[in-house]
Amino acid sequence: MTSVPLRPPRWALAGRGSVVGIVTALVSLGVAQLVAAVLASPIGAPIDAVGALSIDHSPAAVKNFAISTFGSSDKTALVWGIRVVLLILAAVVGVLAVRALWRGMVGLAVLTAVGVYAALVRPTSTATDALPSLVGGAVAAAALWYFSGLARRSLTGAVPPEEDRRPASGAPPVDWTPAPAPGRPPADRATQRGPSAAPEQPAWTGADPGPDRRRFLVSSAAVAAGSLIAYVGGSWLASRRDVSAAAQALRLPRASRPAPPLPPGTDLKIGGLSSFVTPNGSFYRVDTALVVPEVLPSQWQLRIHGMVSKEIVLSFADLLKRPLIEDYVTLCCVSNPVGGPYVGNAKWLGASLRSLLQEAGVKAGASQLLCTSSDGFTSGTPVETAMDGRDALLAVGMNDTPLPVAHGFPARLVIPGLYGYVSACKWLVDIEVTTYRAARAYWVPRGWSAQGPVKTESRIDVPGIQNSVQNGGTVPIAGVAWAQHKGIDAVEVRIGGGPWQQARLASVPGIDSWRQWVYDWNVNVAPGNHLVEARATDATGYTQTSLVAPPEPNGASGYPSVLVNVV
Ligand SMILES: Nc1nc2c(c(=O)[nH]1)N[C@H]1C(S)=C(S)[C@@H](COP(=O)(O)O)O[C@H]1N2
Ligand SMILES: [Mo]
Repeated sequence: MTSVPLRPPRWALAGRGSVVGIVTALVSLGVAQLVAAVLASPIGAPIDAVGALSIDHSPAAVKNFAISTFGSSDKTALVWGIRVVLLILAAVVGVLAVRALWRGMVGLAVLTAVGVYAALVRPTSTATDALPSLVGGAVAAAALWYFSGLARRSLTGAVPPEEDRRPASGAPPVDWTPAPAPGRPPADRATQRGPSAAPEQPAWTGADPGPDRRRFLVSSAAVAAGSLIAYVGGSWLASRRDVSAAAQALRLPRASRPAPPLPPGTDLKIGGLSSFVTPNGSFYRVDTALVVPEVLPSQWQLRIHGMVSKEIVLSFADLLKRPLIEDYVTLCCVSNPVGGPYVGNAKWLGASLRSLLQEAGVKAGASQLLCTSSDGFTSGTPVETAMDGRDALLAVGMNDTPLPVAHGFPARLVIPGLYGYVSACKWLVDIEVTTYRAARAYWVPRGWSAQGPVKTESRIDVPGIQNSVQNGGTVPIAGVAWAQHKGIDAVEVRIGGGPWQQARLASVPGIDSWRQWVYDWNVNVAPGNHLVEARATDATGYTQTSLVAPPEPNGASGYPSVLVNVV
């Protein structure tokens, strides 16, 4: 060997190495996203697969924290978290690669393997779902090789070929490592054995080693920018090819049993009060799906099997041929805290689940319908509730449109009186008639009750927490109350712990939806904060409990309240 390489300090290596790693990661993600888009992979790009995997394996407490902290943005937060962690790991891989290419390659292989694993363990995975990670990994290897070499040359102007840095025989290969900082012992004694550790080391001057430095900076910036474009483009391609087009094109048949027209006075039309029908665009969304499942009606199939006398397989066309029922049903989430937003009311259109189950012939002893979504999520519905004659719907329509993709297109369940996690499986593809003993649905091993009847609840919408009210005037205290499939018979309001006062109830089309209420408060109190509370009584005579319970394991309870500032 003739040229003795200069030895840059650690910080310079770490800097270049991080850039190498991050550029490598961007190239790999961009390419993987494009491959995923071209394959129309339902699993999505590697980050989506890793996200889905981490959702399924994170403890229930973490998920609850994410839902309560980030609300509907919990998935965006997760994806950004994964991106940040990945870039940090990639920077480490880059630093390793600049020091010794093979170490970087090992790191890269580990990251690629994680992506492949995550893509292959989804319930609906096929072998091709590994392709985005594999192709991304292969391109990353090339990028890592190229950029780490360039980074080395850009720091030193020259670097000995790999063979020159290996000892003659037997001994392990010697890394190309930075020189120890002045006055500090070498970090790694192995470096002292190789030819590159020649005693007369010229000091690293930090001088521009020439065109290599510029080439490194320019090409890494260009490749990073190109990769970002590929990434964004790939995401766009994937969404364009999205089923929302199919949803828009779909014309639903008319209901054979339409909902009666809304009686006058269902909507009290008070500013700030939730409208009786929640528009699709503002209907809450809760699910474990990172990438919204894209199920084309033409590919959709529902299989009903298990403890039945006759297995049924239903196509979407078969489903639309069945008599369709329309009903206003309020759906609420077991995770909703008292006063919380995870509740909404819609006019659903769907086939009777009961009549389908009757055709299949549910066998004696069956207690649970294990309902599975195309993404593997499961909910466990009591057979008894599904069969008792209420409008348990295999729904295809929501507020006069096909189901929005995020709300389960093309078909989901809606059953009045049960929390969503045990009744409202979206993107439904399979119903296994079984028992609660034999199978546990998604949320049950995660600490939630196997059965989840809705608790009679109310919510105060106005005055909002920010509002203050004038003394002497009359202000509406208004909200909604729900006890699905029982009906709301009364709502009472009390102020400052005083006597309970009857609120006026809005009209309702049936007992499956929430009910608006209002109490006209003649404000005549001392200025300052006053606690306003409400409680609902359902048609069975039961008044919602004052007992405060958290959402877990079977739904929050307690009186909703707001602190009203009287001025
Ligand atoms: N496939 C699938 N269906 C699902 C869920 C899910 O995570 N995946 N979550 C359930 C829960 S917890 C609720 S509260 C409702 C919410 O329905 P929405 O998002 O249409 O409001 O969907 C239910 N159906
Ligand atoms: Mo839920």
